[in-house]
Amino acid sequence: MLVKTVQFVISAYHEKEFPKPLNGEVCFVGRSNVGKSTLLNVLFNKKLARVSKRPGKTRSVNFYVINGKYYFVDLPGYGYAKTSKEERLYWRHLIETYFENRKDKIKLSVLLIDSRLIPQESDKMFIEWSRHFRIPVLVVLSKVDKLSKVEIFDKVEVIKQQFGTHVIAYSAITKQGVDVIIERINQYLV
Ligand SMILES: Nc1nc2c(ncn2[C@@H]2O[C@H](COP(=O)(O)OP(=O)(O)O)[C@@H](O)[C@H]2O)c(=O)[nH]1
Ligand SMILES: [Mg+2]
Repeated sequence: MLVKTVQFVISAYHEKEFPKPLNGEVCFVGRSNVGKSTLLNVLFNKKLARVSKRPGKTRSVNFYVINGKYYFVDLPGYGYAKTSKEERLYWRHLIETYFENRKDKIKLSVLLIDSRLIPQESDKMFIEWSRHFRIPVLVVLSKVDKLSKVEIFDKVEVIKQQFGTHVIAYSAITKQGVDVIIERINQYLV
C-alpha cells in the first residue's frame, strides 16, 4: 500500500503559504478537468480532493501529507482556454516557484493527459520544465474508459513519439493502470 494515512494541509494561493518542504514530494499536474483530483482520491482511497464537473476552478497548490512524511502536491490546472493571460502567467509563476524552491525534494512529477484530447503545448512545456529541474516525469493517460483498445494503443504511441516518454493508460472508473501508477510512485519515493 502506498498511502496508509493522508492529511490535507493547505490550499496555497500564494507561494508564501507553501509549507516547509518534506524529504520526498510527488506533484500532480495537468490541464484542468483532466482527472487530477479524482486520481488523488483513488490513491488516497477516500474522497478528500475536490472533484468538479466544470474546468478551471482550482487556482491553488494543495498539499497533502502522506504517511506522515511525504507530500503529494496538487498543482493548479494549466492551459485552460477561458482564463486570462494574467491568470495563466500567475499559474506559471506558482508552479515555477514550487519547482525552484523544492527541486531536490520533488522525486517525481505525475503529468496527466486526457486520452480524448490532443496533447497540448503546455504538456510538452511541462515535460521540458521537469527535465530542466531534473525531476522524473510519469505520464498518465487519463479517462481511457472512454476509448477502445485500439484507440488507447494509438494514443499511447503518439505520446511516446511526441514526448519521448513511457505512458500509463489509466481510468478511475475501471481502475486500469492504478497498480502501475502506485508501483512507480513507490519506486521514486524510496
Ligand atoms: N470517464 C471518466 N471520467 C473521469 C475520470 N477521472 C475523472 N473523471 C471526471 O472528470 C471530471 C474532472 O475530474 P477532476 O478530478 O475534478 O479533474 P481535475 O480538474 O483535473 O482535478 C469529473 O467529472 C470526474 O468525475 C476517468 O478516469 N474516467
Ligand atoms: Mg482538481
